[in-house]
Amino acid sequence: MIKLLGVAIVAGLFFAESDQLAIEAAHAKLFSVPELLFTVPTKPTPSACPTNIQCWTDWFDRDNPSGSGDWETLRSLRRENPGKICPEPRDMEVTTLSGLSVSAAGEVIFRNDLTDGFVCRNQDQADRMCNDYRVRFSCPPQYCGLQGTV
Ligand SMILES: [Ca+2]
Ligand SMILES: [Ca+2]
Repeated sequence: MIKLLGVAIVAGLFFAESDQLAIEAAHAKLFSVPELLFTVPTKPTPSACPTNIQCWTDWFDRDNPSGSGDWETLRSLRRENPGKICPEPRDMEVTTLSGLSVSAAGEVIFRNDLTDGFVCRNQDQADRMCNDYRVRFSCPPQYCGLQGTV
């Protein structure tokens, strides 16, 4: 009788313990699944930034036309604004400081491309100096200025 009781107690303890384990396992399952769901989206590293998204940098105006012309070359702009212009700009926009487009300003332009940047030489104009121009570039978001939304 005492022996049976002992077995019963041991069995009872065993079942109680395995119940407890089962409950803990169930809890672990309940709480771990939503946790997994929430932790899946990880922060993208800077190098993983999508390069298909482009926006405009700040405007750059490094020169005045009072010398030989208005020289907004990419080489000089990069040198004077380190890290502000992406290695491979998708596009370049040029306006006069008053906001006129290059064609509206109607001047003979020496350079206007993504390799050299922009140059207006006074010697190419018939009867005047060049306007003062500014340029900006289409780059990935980390290069974009405050007014850079396209
Ligand atoms: Ca200027
Ligand atoms: Ca300028």
